[in-house]
Parts: sequence; C-alpha cells; structure tokens
Amino acid sequence: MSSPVVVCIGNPLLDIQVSPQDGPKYLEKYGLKSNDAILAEDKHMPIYEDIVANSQVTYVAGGAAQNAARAASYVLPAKSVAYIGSVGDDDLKETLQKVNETEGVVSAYEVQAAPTKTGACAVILSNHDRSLVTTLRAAEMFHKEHLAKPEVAALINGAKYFYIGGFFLTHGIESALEIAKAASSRGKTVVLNLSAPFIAQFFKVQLEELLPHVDILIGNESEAAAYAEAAGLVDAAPAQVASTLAVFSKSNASRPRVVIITQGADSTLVASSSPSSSAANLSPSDPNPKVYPVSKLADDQIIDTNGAGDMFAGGLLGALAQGKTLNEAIEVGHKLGQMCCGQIGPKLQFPKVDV
Ligand code: 26A
Repeated sequence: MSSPVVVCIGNPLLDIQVSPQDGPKYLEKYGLKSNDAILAEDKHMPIYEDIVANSQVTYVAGGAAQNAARAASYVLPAKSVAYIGSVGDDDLKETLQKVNETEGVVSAYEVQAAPTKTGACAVILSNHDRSLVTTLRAAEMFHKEHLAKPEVAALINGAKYFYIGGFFLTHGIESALEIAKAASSRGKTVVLNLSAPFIAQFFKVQLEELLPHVDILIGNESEAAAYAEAAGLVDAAPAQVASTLAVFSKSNASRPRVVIITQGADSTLVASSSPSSSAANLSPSDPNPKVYPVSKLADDQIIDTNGAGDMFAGGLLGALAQGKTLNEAIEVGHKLGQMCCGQIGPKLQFPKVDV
C-alpha cells in the first residue's frame, strides 16, 4: 500500500454542540463572544457538565486540523491522509478514531494513559456564529518523541504535504518546527492555519518562529486583524496583512509563500511573494492579492458554521495533493466550506458528492 501523501498535526477534540436556541444563555453565563475560539479558563470549566446536564447536545468529531484532514481525505483516495495528535485512552478517542476510519483518514495518535482524557470543545451556536471553548487535556501532552516512532516517522517521510494547525502552537512548537523544517528542507509543502485570533495575539513568537518554514498560510479576516494588531500594523486591511505575511522571511527561498485569507461569505484573498511562480499560479495581470469571489449561501441553507474554515483549508490541501492548480484548489475549498455550513458540526456530505 502506498503511504499517505498528506500529514496533518493538531489537537484531537470531541465537539459538544449546543443548539442556536440554547446557545445565547451560555454565551451570557460564561461571558463568551458569539464568534470566537478560546482555551477554557477556570471560570469556563463547569461549561462541559453544564451543557450536557441542561441542554440537548450533539457530539461530533472535531479538532481543527483533524477536520481539515477529513476534508482533504474527502477529495483523495482512502488512506491518502494521516493525522497526528494526542488523545486519552477512552471512549472519546474511540469515537474520533472511528470517524477518521470511516472517512479514510489514518489516525497516528499518541495515546496517554488513563485517567488523562481526550480533549473536548464546547461549541456554543447562536444565529450563524459559533463560540468554541476548548479543554485540551491529552492533546497538550503531545511529545515530540512520538514523531520518531518508526510507524510515525514512515508516514512523515512518505508525505508531500504537511498541514499544521495554528492551535497546536500553544504547546507544540517544537514538534511543529521539527516537521516543518524537515519538510521544507526536502522541498515538501508546509501549510499552516492561523486558527484563531488568540494565536496571533498571544503566540506571535511561536507563529513567527514557524512562519519561515511555511509555504501556504491560511487564515480568516479576524485572524488577519489580530495579527495586524500584534505586529503593530495599525488598522491594516486583510489585503495588507496578507501581503505582509507573504514576504515574511522564508527558509526555502526558492519556493514562494502564498497567503490565503478567507472572509466568510465575502471574497477570499490570495497574496503571493512571487505571483508569477507556478505554485502561486497567478497571471502577471492579476492583482496581488488576487480576489476570489465566494457564492453566498442563502440564510436558510446554513445549519451551522462550525468547521467551515477547516473544511475550506482541508479541501484546498486535498486538491493541491491531487495535483490541481491553486485556482482550482481554492474553488474546492469554497465548495467544502459551503457544504460544511449545511451540516450539523464540522462534517461533509455523505454519500460523497463530486466537487
Ligand atoms: C487550542 N484550541 C483552542 C483548539 C481548538 C480547536 N482545535 C484545536 N485546538 N478550539 C476549537 N477547535 C476546533 O475548531 C473546530 C472548528 O474550526 C473545534 O473542535 C472545532 O471542530
């Protein structure tokens, strides 16, 4: 059997979703923003038991990079994508592993002994927003040594595309650097997702340590704004942030960096450090950043937006691994992002539809 072409690394989480009807009361009770992703502080810790006891909840496989892995797998043959992360030895892990298996993703988990539990994310829906409150538990106990285990090292050696969740940088910068440096020195493609505003805000040092080894950076408008503020780019629009990040120092200077900023239902922006290169696939007459229109979903077609950004990123990743151009890959990303908005949780449509 051929080895996976894509390797993703991140925090495996089980999502516990609260409906948009019940969502607002929890936003208020725990002082949450309606559209955000945070690490649970002490004051948030009761939320997990609270929502399960007092609302009807839905359990779905989550973890941002794991969602992206499943999206990449959606457009590739089974077992083309592997996912690395740390879990507990419990039923949450079983659930996540089963979903990965069903969707063709190879799980390469580091498993922590009981009583350490698999991480969880409370997903508080309201209108079309989602507020994510995460307790990482086993996810933040990932050890760099896991990467050296023969079966994991073989996956890493065989892959051509590497996807790192920005969320992983809260604890896993050493592992992320090891993967990214090795990949970029061998001419492989390294993709990083900015993940959430708080990463640019509080983990800017880690982000900028990894960035030189990143070929494709993906984020959204609020993450771009958070980076602008952290980097002292006063009031910079997303296009300016994208251009700035595109020319941030690069270890493998022979390959350009492409920065992709999604803006929800608005156009996606793509900036490149070298627009004429084949990786950027932009023509000399294109503006830099280039603007890719997004077809807006009707309100009644949106079930929930949890995971839409991950599905965009994973779809794009899978399409690139299939050999599609960047233009085509962005289209695939848009389609999977939209498809996810029509499902409960970070899910895609099955049986599969052509994208
Ligand atoms: C470190 N944090 C906060 C996180 C996350 C996270 N994945 C990794 N690390 N907080 C939320 N998520 C996941 O993001 C997906 C939506 O983009 C949720 O599990 C959800 O599935």
